[in-house]
Amino acid sequence: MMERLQVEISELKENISLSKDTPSTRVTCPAGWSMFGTSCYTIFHQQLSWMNASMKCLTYGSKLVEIETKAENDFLKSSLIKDEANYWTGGKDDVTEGQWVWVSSGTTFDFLDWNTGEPNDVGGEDCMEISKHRNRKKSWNDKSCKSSLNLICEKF
Ligand SMILES: [Ca+2]
Ligand SMILES: [Ca+2]
Ligand SMILES: [Ca+2]
Repeated sequence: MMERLQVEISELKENISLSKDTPSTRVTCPAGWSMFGTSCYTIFHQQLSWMNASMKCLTYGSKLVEIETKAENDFLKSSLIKDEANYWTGGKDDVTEGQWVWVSSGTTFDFLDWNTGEPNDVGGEDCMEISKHRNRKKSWNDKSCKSSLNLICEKF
C-alpha cells in the first residue's frame, strides 16, 4: 500500500513539473526564437514545399505558424519578417475548397488578411503564404502547396 502511494506521489510530482511547461506559463523561448503572447516563433530561410516546411517545424517541436488574431498577424508582418520574401503558414483549404483551416487545430480561419483578389485558387492553390504583393502590401495569398518558400514556425 505504502509503495503504491509512493509511486502515485512521484507520478503526481512529475505531472506538476510537466504542467509548468504549458504555454500559459511560458516565460522564455529557445535561442533564435522570438516570443509573442504565449508562443515562440522562428523563421527558416529555406526553399521548401509546404509538406517539407511542415516537417521542418515538427523537427523543432513546433508547427507552421497559425495566425489567430490581428495582433499576432501584425507581430509577424512588422517584427518577425524583416524582408520581402514569401513564407509558408499552417493554413490550408485542401480538404474542402474555399474552407480555410489551421491544420494543427482544425479550426477555421477567424481573423483574415487576404490580399485583394485572394484567395483565388489559380491552378489549384491550397496552402497559405504571407508575402509582399504587387501592390506592395504584405498580406495573405493562397499558393500551390508544391511551391518552394521560406517558412515560419510557431511553438504553441
Ligand atoms: Ca498562433
Ligand atoms: Ca484552394
Ligand atoms: Ca492565390
